[in-house]
Amino acid sequence: MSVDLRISPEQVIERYLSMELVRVTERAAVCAAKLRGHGDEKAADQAAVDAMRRELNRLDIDGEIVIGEGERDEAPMLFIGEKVGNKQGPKVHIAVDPLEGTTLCAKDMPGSIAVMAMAGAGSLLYAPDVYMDKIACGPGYAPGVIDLDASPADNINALAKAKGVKPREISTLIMDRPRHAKLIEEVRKTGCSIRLITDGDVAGVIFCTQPEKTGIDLYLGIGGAPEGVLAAAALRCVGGQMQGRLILDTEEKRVRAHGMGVLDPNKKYDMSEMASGDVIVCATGVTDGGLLSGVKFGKDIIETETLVYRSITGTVRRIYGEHREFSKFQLD
Ligand code: VTB
Repeated sequence: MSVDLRISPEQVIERYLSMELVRVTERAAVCAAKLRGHGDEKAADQAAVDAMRRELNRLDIDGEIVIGEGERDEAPMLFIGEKVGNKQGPKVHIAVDPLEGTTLCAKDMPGSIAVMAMAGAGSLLYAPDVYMDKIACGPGYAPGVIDLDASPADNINALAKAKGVKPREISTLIMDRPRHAKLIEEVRKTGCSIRLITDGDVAGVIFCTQPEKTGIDLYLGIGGAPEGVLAAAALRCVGGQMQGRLILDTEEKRVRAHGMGVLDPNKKYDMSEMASGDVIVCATGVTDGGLLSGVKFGKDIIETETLVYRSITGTVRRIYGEHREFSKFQLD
């Protein structure tokens, strides 16, 4: 009996392209890292955007950016609706954050990454550049163990029960922002620990997928919506639970979101509504962090570390890169 080993057209997207995406985030990370610690967020972001666009345009894809750089950071664009790739391949939708944690990079603080997700057309939520209320935990729990609409205490108690530990043994991660004062106060009352981060909540959500390594069980709070979709895409690949709700607190935002297809402004999105189908997520470290090592510039080589997630198989690859031809790599 012969086995059909051919790869279906759908599989081509995530199988052949997963290595190609590594180059994209590697280049973005290296170009941003050259400006690490220079106090210039915009320059670092621009360098990452330019490198990412250049690499994306080399790919055999008919791609469209559905989540790009937005006006919140006044960032230079890889704008929503921008077409990328040489049009020689599959139609794909792409979410990018060429430099997630611009401030971390500018200040040379831990945790900035270059990150992107790619999926079949229509698979990623068109999230406007607004805030999103998010909750996430890792794999291994019964569906619905956490809920965005439950109180922090209820979520922590439910997670503790499911994990078989006391609530104070649960570790949470929250962005350190004045808007989270009440949330932090409520979480403190449960006795559990809080890791406060200044930026970088894509990695913050991903931390929940490996609590034994990262020490984080639960992500809570409000961060960027684009970052929410990128994190949901990564979680789709390795399991875990996540919900998000766009914060559309002005008429202008509601109209903008409506124009992007958000018909119910109060909708609670589940992870698989933010990223469905076959997804690849790729992230390269810019500065050293809990998820990835940052770019290292040696005398003759540049070293990078990249994670590639594939939803179809749940494979995660950690790719260490040594890049030679120094000047070519830098100028390319
Ligand atoms: C987060 C975080 C980003 O923006 O989503 C956050 O992941 C949310 O916005 O790294 P505020 O900074 O306004 O709170 C970043 O910190 C920067 O894009």
